[in-house]
Amino acid sequence: MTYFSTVNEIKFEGSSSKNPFAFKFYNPEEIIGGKKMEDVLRYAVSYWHTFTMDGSDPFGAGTMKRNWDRYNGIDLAKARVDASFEFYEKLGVPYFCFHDIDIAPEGDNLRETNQNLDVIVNMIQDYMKSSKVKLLWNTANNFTHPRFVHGAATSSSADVFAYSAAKVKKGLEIGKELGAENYVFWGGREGYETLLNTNMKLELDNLARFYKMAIDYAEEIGFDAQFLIEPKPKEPTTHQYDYDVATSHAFLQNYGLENHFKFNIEANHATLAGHTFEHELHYARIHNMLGSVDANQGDPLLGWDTDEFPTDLWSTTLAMYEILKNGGLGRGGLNFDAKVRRGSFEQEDLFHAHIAGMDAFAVGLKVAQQLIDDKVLETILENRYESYESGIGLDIVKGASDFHKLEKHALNLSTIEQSSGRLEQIKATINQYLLKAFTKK
Ligand code: XUL
Ligand code: CO
Repeated sequence: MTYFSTVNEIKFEGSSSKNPFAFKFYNPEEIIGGKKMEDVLRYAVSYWHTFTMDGSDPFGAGTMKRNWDRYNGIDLAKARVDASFEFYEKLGVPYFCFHDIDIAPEGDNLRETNQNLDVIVNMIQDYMKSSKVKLLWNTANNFTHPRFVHGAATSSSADVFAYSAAKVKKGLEIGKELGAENYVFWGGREGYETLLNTNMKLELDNLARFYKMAIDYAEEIGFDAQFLIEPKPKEPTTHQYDYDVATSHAFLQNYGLENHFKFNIEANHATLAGHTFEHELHYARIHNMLGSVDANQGDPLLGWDTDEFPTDLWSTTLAMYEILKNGGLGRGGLNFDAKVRRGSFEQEDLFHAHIAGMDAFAVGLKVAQQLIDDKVLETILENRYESYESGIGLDIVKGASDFHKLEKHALNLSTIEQSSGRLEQIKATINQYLLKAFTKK
């Protein structure tokens, strides 16, 4: 059975191609900075947005036309697996990601749910035997079902805490079976609406206890995936505990968990937190905590998580700059946690959307590598912080200074030299690199 019969394998045709089913910039084999593009970008398809969700929103029903929707229950889940592998192969992506309930329907109880999962996981495993496609990460959806109304590991109910743990336990087992590179924790409803009914201290302690038990269980079964926390500041709860990278890093440090995790950074979550995407990547990178990326973009005119496919080349360039400075993403990748708009309801739109995202990050990679090769931003930083290279500045950096010394230095200053930050010139230079990358000399 073929689900995408009108689409063939997507190939690279170059920037002048008019074929909507071709890459214009993503050339998997092309060497950038000594590495194949495909090895740096490590793209992944999100199962939920691509094969499970139907385009419904709070004001309207689903709009997506999917030819696997003629099935129901476990048959629908199986049809989605068939469609998904056809999609990965035709698109040429190396990875996919899923939540437990994306791939298999929930049963009437946990036992039944786990049995459904086993059927589908076996089917995925069979596909993976003959396919090069791998699992970037899996995760537990501990937020959709009404039992998670007050959260999961931070629920006021100990039964819900236990249920959530059982789901993550199963997720770790599945991750091991399918050879997942990472395991993700996004704190779906781990947060609160009001302090009037919330014991924040107990909830935070419980979250740390939960993580500790997950670490122990992964170790027990020999599942060596990288654990990732995905910060998000709000939505669905008002105050999400994993607000942003800095907050989540402090949480991990408070509980002595920081060596067991890295971060999965999502562009739209960064902007919801009032940061740029590159801020979150940078903060994680300088603390050696950058693990993986949920590649999407938000709508600057809307205040929620719109999960659009990334097309903003400025943003992909600055993101790829951080990723390259990080030495790549290691076991992580670029997962398109992005959905086609409700109006883009045809199956072919799934290809157009992924091609757009893959091309946008390929451009970002090329431009970022050129910026690095020419030491554009490095030179700017070197010059700007030059005063810490010698004299009193070097003393400060080396820890060879104190308030007495600094006061003496300040009292002897007759003038303070400052230089311009040159922001407009720097932005113009980046524009120049963006345009230059694809202009034939
Ligand atoms: C929600 C979100 C999730 C996580 C995985 O905003 O990004 O899909 O990526 O649970
Ligand atoms: Co995400």
